[in-house]
Amino acid sequence: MSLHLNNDNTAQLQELYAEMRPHSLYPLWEVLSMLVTPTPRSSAKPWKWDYDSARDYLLRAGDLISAEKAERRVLILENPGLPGSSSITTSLYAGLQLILPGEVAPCHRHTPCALRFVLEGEGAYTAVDGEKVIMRPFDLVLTPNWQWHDHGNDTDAPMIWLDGLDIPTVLHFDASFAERLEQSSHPETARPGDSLNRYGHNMRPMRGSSADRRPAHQPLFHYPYKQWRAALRELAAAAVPDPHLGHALEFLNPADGGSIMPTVTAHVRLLPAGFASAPRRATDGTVFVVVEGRARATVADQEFELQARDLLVVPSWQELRLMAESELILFGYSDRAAQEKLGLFREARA
Ligand code: GTQ
Repeated sequence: MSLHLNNDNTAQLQELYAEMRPHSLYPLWEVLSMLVTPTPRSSAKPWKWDYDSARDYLLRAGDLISAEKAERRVLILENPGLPGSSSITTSLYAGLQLILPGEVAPCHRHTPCALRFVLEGEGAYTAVDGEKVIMRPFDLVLTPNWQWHDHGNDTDAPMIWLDGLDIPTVLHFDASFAERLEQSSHPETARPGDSLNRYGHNMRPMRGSSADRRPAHQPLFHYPYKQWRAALRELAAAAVPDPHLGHALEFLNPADGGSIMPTVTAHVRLLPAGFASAPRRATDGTVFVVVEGRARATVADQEFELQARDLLVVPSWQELRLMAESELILFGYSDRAAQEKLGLFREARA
């Protein structure tokens, strides 16, 4: 009855809210439209990091703190729309890690999973469960959840790579665990390149054989630039580019043909010189690295000029258009793997 009277009971409602609040009760109708939105409304902002200026700050940090002391000497790429969160999208973390000649970043393991995408230097290593991966520019290296890893640089030049982790997702689930090994380096348990040999050629050691030594769900952790670049080149030579993506190849976990890690999907793409992608939006906020070429990216209503090694974040559901000024090669990672498992992933192609 009182519903139809339309009498102004604002004051009474405010009184009710004030009385409820100490009892941890809150009226849904005041917030419903912010909770259940018709389309995603990310607080994350589109942003570009210029590699050269980020690199200068990283090298200055290198003069002031050792990898050993820092545990990981990394500059976080924090989204300006998510201050204080150490996040580049609402679910993902990104950072630039520096290892100087002679340094070791000590061995640890944790429930967040990590990818490394090499930007500079050649010959330093990440060791995963005691097997070194010798890293070269634009290699993709994984550290799956709970696998021991240390990084070291026996070369005479600095090594810089992008770290991509699902830290915000793990924190969201309150599922973070981490341990340090007593020694700074894990004992070497396999020859460098062993896993790539055994699991990286569309083959695997016969199940149950002693050669089948890696965890069954996550056997491979090195995707060399040399291999993915050749695959992309061959694809581009033979196929018509997808109007929204250009030529795009996703990295796979050979154990199940799914994404590289349970929460993270990664891909590379090639846009021919002069190619302008049709507008596309997707629910997976994505971090991009420019591997080669120059481009103009338009994200919603913002424009960014991109060149080699620059980093760009495109938040969920913001429309992306790419205009390749020269042949453009991009690496990208997102939480699409997690969203697909949860039945959340959507895209819209204009
Ligand atoms: O190399 O293990 O950027 O644990 C952040 C957390 C890198 C790593 C990061 C980490 C690491």
